[in-house]
Amino acid sequence: MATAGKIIKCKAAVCWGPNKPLSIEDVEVAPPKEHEVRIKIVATGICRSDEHVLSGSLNDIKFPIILGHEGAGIVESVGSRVTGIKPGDKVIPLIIPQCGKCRCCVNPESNFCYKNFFGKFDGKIVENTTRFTCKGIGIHSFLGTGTFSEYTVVDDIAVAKIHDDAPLDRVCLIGCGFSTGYGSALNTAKVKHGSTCAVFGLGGVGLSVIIGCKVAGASRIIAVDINNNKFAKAMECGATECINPKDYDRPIQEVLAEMTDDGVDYSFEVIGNTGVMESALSSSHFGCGTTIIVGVAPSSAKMSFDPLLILTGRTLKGSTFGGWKSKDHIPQLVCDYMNKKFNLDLLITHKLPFEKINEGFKLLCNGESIRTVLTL
Ligand code: PAD
Ligand code: ZN
Ligand code: ZN
Repeated sequence: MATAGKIIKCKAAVCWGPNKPLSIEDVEVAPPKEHEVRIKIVATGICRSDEHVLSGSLNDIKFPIILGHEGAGIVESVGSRVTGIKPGDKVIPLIIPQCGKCRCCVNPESNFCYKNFFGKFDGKIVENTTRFTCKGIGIHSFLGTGTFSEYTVVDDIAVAKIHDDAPLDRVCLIGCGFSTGYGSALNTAKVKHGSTCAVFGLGGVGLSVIIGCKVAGASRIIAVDINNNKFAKAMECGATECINPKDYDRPIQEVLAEMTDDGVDYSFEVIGNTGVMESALSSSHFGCGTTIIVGVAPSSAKMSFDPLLILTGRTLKGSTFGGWKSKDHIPQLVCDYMNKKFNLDLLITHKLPFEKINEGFKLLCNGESIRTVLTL
């Protein structure tokens, strides 16, 4: 391509600091170095985790930063020593890389990688520098993906080539929200046929947990949210019943215990609220229940619970990116979507041009949207 090897000037939504609207700026995107890939982003979803940065609930975020980690695009150029990916390929940037060599990558039970960006949040890619510049200032890249930009640069271990016919304005959700929820049911909980499940939080990720529980053959999927407007969509995704904790004057775990003969087999917290995490744990069956934490709690939050809850047979686990080994599994998930194994279109409630990104965040914060997909 004519732009290969050159700096690209393009538009990006820069987050100059917490609690400020994103600002669409002209940025410069450096060419990819060794083992890096520059991507033209075509579509990107807005995930609650981006909003956690905007609202200042995560520590150690380096500003200014370009958020966005649920994107899909087309490779513009590749740096030296990149194999298996070429200009023109459709790709999804990965929030967890897969180097293939580290202790996590070689363990089939883990989907982490020592080169991961989670919990590090320094906004740098592997070479420890940034590729974005605005007004002469280096701009960080959230989770190493920075998809709220017309062009971004990612590490070659943090990008998956997907099917040539994949619709980018939908499979972008496979970059985070959909895969996270769906995989936490299938890979982390390993939901069994005929089991009972409770899903706390019915945003894009929680609804994807429901889709996963349904694919796994759960017989009851109880959807829990404080916003009744989320219930119709939850039923469409596969919930068998919906409850609102505000409708009861006793703890929701007691309500669930009554509904399910002493507790569900699997419960999922998909909000990021430590109080709800405790409720989810208490909602699972004392002898054999499993609780999965998917929601990202504010950095300072602590969870507290009676260890007897675990001692008596419950299991508590967490799930990042649904347990998928990113580079290996994402191309297959895209094919599964194209073969209609699941319908992630249900999650997309709004489509907006990139310039309206702040409106997209408002829709998320008001509880009006599930996923807004921005097209660039
Ligand atoms: P969202 O904000 O669209 O959905 C959250 C839902 O929770 C909304 O429907 C709320 O009404 C509901 N809710 C809020 N408070 C309560 C409460 N006290 N009781 C019941 N329901 C409540 O978010 P999302 O679906 O995009 O993301 C959900 C969480 O998952 C969020 O914390 C995000 O950061 C995290 C996440 N984790 C990963 C991962 O890999 N673990 C990936 C992506 C997102
Ligand atoms: Zn996300
Ligand atoms: Zn690794």
